[in-house]
Amino acid sequence: MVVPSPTTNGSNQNKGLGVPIIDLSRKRSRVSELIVKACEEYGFFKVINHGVSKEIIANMEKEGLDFFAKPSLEKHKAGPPNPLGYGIKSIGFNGDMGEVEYLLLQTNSLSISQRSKFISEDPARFNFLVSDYVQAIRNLACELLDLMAEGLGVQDKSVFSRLIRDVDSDSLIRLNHYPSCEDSMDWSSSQSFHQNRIGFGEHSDPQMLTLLRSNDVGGLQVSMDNGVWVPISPDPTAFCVNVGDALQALTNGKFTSARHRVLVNSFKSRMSMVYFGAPPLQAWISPLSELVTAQNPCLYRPFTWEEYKKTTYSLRLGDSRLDLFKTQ
Ligand code: GA4
Repeated sequence: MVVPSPTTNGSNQNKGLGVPIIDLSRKRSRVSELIVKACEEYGFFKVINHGVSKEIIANMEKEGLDFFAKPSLEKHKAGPPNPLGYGIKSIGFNGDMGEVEYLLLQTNSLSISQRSKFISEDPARFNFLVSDYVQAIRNLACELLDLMAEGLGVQDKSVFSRLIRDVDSDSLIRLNHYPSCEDSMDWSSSQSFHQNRIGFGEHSDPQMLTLLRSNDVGGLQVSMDNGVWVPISPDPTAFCVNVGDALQALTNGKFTSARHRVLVNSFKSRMSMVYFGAPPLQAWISPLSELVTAQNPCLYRPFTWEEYKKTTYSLRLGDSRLDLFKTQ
């Protein structure tokens, strides 16, 4: 599918618009205020000075690049994605497609180690580096969730982070590789070189919180509530953070889960490493009582993460699945 370029659609509506960049080394109370504002207005922000070591990121990135550089036959040994493992072009189970290949892994060590022999020549090293990355990124995600709870003024400051710290948390790691235009020729794409092709179509993430780190190649865009797509400039030193559906439900709609997509329009290939922070399957998701008032009545009925996940996989990528859980 080809979409008009966000910068050449004849409108200058999106000029000057940018998503918040939050410096985590600033005063804690100010940071939590800025994060809450960003989650309410955009459901999306970038963090800098986040404390995840460059080495941990670089090691994880190298594992991903080495894997995607393998011959196709080798990569397919780590698939098909049902729903975890290696996949190419096909996303989910209901016909969604994109110009992307990916590796989807569950974040617990047992699950990583069962897969790693199909992914790397040195499975023990792969296990070690992925676990290191997962640990660092989970800590950052928990820190951000604690800052959100503080900024919202809820009493139990770890009410959100506890769900993804749980040993049974259903969190995922996803490596996405979007080929450059040149590579796409090998992928037998008949579309013209300079058109904007969909790498990953418009959607919101079902989980609580997503943390994405990419190389220096752009393509990620976030939808504003007026329908304008804002391109996110790539910054390999930052993490992009977005609110997922489960956090929208927990905050009774105060936070918005951000709709986003990725376009492939570059001569360089893009690789992103994405962490999706999710609760355990049996955990209940229901709006925090402190965020339910006479003015803001309860928007969503309680559901388990398992129930939500099942619904997610039964629908298309772009569907607004949280609407099915509304109280009215
Ligand atoms: C979007 C967020 C994560 O990448 C993901 C995706 C999952 C998949 O690629 O298998 C889904 C998609 C995501 C939402 C709707 C369903 C499920 C593809 C799809 C069509 C791993 C996730 O958890 O949900």
